[in-house]
Amino acid sequence: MELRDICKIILDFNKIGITYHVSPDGDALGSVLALLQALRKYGKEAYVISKDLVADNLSFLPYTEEITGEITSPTEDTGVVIVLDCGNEERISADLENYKGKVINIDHHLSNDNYGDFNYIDTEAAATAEIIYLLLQEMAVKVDDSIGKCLYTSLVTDTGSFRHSNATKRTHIITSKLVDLGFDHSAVHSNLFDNKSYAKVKLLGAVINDMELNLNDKVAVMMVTDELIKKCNAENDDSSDIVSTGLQIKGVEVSMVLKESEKGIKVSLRAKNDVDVRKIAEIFGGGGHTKASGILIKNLSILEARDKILFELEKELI
Ligand SMILES: [Mn+2]
Repeated sequence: MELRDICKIILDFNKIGITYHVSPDGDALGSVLALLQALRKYGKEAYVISKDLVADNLSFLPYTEEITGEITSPTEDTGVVIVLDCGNEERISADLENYKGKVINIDHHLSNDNYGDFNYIDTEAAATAEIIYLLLQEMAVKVDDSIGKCLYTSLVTDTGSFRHSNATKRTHIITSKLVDLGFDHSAVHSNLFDNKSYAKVKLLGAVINDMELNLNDKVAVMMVTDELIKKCNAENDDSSDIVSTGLQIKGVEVSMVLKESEKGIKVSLRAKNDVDVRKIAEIFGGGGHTKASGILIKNLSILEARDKILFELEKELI
């Protein structure tokens, strides 16, 4: 299915719900807020469905005040729900059980399982926002400053500030067009990254302090335990961004962060060169990209989860 077909389908509806994956990151949120604004410019009755609240470091984005956690399922007369940046149905931040309308799935994850009535998956896109930018071109919506800031935030988030290999020529061309709109792009970086609490930085320090290297020093392992969070007086928020620290070490090929949570052990995996961490994630029911993936492991302790993943990684590193 071409993007122009997706565009036509969307514009057939008047009331449109937009949602993303649970624990929305910068790409998920930026993409949703950009599309929200574009659809409203088109005169559509668009709104965000979200079981999640907005993370502190993303609350600078326009229209985040509309995401209150109160609209968790499609409201009456919604014709279509657009799900952005979400690889599988279980991870959608909306209750769709009783919803009878259409679902459009727009994403860039290789592991996407095409759960929509209409699916548009472009795995070449560095971020879902890259697809949204192209969709807005199809819609002939003028990308303004405010939309641009959202899309830029998405691109920064999913490319590791343009340093990952997923940032292609197309990504950079789109970025240059966004920067040209005039919003303060440097401030986006500050909002995203220079916004941590003292307690969180102390927690990151403690986690790094306990970091271990495994499999001939090729795999960095970090563990965020409830005990450590308590000791540092940190909030139990997302600390997966620390995973990149492991890759900073010379000779390390894979970095892994394991975190205790109510639902199970959350695992973030990052690869430097050739190891396909998506493959590893899929063994445990997770997913993502070849160089960045995630898993939720239930019914295992943090150490058991670590050992199981290392066992699978060992086969890949030979
Ligand atoms: Mn993404």
